[in-house]
Amino acid sequence: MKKISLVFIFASFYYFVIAQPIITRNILPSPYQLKWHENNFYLFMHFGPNTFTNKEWGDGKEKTETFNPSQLDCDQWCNIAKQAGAKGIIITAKHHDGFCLWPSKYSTHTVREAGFKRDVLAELSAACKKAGLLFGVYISPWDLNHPDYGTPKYNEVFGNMMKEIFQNYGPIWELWWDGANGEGPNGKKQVYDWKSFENIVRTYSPQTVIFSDIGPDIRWIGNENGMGSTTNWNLLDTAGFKRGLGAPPNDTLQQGNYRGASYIPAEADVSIRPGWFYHKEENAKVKSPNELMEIYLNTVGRGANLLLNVPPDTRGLIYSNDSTALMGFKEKRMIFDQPNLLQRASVSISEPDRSNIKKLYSWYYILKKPVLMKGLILEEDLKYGQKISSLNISVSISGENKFQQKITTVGSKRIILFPYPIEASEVAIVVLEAKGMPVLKRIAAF
Ligand code: FUL
Repeated sequence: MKKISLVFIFASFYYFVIAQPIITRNILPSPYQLKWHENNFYLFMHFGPNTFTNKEWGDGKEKTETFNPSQLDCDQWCNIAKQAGAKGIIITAKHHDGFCLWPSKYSTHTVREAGFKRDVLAELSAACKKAGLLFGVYISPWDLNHPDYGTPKYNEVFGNMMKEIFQNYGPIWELWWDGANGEGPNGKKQVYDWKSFENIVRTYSPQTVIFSDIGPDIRWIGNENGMGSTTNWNLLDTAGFKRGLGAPPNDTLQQGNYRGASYIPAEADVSIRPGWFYHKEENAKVKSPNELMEIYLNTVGRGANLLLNVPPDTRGLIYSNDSTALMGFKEKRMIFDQPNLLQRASVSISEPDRSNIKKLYSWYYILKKPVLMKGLILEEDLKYGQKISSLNISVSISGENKFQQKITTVGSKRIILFPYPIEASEVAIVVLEAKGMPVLKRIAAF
């Protein structure tokens, strides 16, 4: 008996203390992550030798002269981004071929050797500043050109490249680390010193948020189709996982972890075209405003950020089909910018109290006159952490229910599009389950 209970005590100790570290605290975002949530739609630009060789992945052996845009104009990119309502631009400063869009001292495969006497990174950084856009960089750790790749020396090279960028082209808003890690020019795979890379970012550019499969600040959403999950927690458990092949399963990346140990919200990267780089033959395959809107609802509308790739062409300009689609997309999103239809409604808020602790948190809006509603936008105030795990929405006219939907998470933004416009005079939002007191900073109808 004694033996059995000892075994039981040990087993419970192992289960609760060793195997399953239970996180009871709700992890909060950093001030930089909070700001990042607000800037939830921005552009990705894949630009480099692949643009000219018509490839998706260069091999690092391409002649530097192939990179030769005839009319490069970063102001054009920024004007289009601005008009499209994007908050910033993240550029492939270095893709897997190792070509640097800036004249790095630590490489011989750069714009300098290309004879293209311009520094693309400097021009884009300045254009973003001028346009009031955030500026971010994709720096591929994988490098198919660098002779030191596959040796510990390359970790220094990569660190020095980051320092160069932070010191000369900042402020860098977001840093994008791709998980791909193949063989370099010498056939060796690199063992990356991620910890030292991270230290460099924190030292030289503390305001930068770092993206990768597992953060530390922002996680990959687990697919490249612009598909967020209806349950999307901003927390993630990263213990035991790595970037690239050792990343958590894609559905975990999509949904996050309810009681995750770190605050690492999801970002969805997706291209406006089938490929990441510009290819002439894809000019007719640019996504339509309707398709982009669908992506927006499935990402931003589900609490993730949207990083939409719009690759410049061989002239160094955004092709007209892409910019037309972006403008159409912007027009569609204007539906969300209209005045809140619930603005004039009377609202009664209820919450549990001592006399009735079972009472739920709820918001009940009554309008004097019915209005036609197409949907709702809910936003949690994430500075208190993400809390809601189950919520019911009901929309009625004079007490008669017209629409009801139970959802799970809300997070930074949840957009509920009704199946058809509904004539309504009442909206009830009831939180069925939450980690503590839910704080909604926005409840709006459009
Ligand atoms: C991937 C890369 O291999 C693609 O070329 C592209 O840059 C995409 C955004 O990330 O892992």
